[in-house]
Amino acid sequence: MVRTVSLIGAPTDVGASVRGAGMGPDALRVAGLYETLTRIGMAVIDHGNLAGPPTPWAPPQGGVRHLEEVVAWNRSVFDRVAAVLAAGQVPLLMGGDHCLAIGSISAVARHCRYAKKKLRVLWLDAHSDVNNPAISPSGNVHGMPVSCLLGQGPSQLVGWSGQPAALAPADLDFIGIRSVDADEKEAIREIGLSVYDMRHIDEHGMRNTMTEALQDVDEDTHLHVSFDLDCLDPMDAPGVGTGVRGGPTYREMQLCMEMIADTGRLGSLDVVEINPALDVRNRTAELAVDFVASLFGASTLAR
Ligand code: NNH
Ligand code: MN
Ligand code: MN
Ligand code: MN
Repeated sequence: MVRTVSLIGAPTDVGASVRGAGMGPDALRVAGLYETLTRIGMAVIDHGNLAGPPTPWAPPQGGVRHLEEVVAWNRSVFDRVAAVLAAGQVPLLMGGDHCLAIGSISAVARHCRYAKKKLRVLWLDAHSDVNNPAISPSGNVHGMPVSCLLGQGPSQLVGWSGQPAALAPADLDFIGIRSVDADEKEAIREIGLSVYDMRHIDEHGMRNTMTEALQDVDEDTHLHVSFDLDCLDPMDAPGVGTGVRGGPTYREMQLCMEMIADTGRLGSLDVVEINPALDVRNRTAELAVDFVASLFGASTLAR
């Protein structure tokens, strides 16, 4: 059965500190996301872009910047992702910054509860995004989505899945992490989160890392990938607002995507944090398209 992928654009940088991630959806279109997915045999629908408020560029209030606008954007994302899942399609959220994963994954979590699926989330990122208003050094919500999904963010952003928390700590694995703020480290330890950081990937290799991360994925699993392009090395992916050197290589990331594809359980995807204003000839969006193709099963010898 041909699966239908629904592209959903959320053109906003409301949760970020650096302007420009709002241009991400069009950068992905220009890089040929629709055409590439079609070529590898998917049915694809581009829903165009969601609408939402402009980014005010105001200072944080109570430890959070732009809370009202973040809520509005995530509402739109939640509703559209929920509708796409209800139609039996695979939602591909084109960000936008990573705060949008709150709406996206909350909708996925609710869907999984009704569909009686086990939700597993792979968070591919240089950062762990588990800040909260009390500890965030920036107040930017793109550094807090994991906390919100675990039920520990600002109350307006928690509980959307219909449960106090969209995710339990064991539902989540981080891949590629190499930048964690001081208090965030504490939070990771307290919550007991599974972090495959760059040290782990260096020592064990991507193959062993992904074998371990995917070991309990079975036929009842819905796999969600939240792909922050700053997971990659800024040498390969310069178009991101908060790049951190020392990411996985191109080949390592390809293997990561191919191993996820091999499970056959990919059910939804976020592609976030591409910042065309900082990119070089749309290289980062093109790289993202490359990896997304691998996630959906394009491999060297695949037909
Ligand atoms: N940890 C920093 C913060 O909370 C940076 C977060 N930036 C990201 N996260 N791009 O993925 O502000
Ligand atoms: Mn992120
Ligand atoms: Mn990041
Ligand atoms: Mn786990």
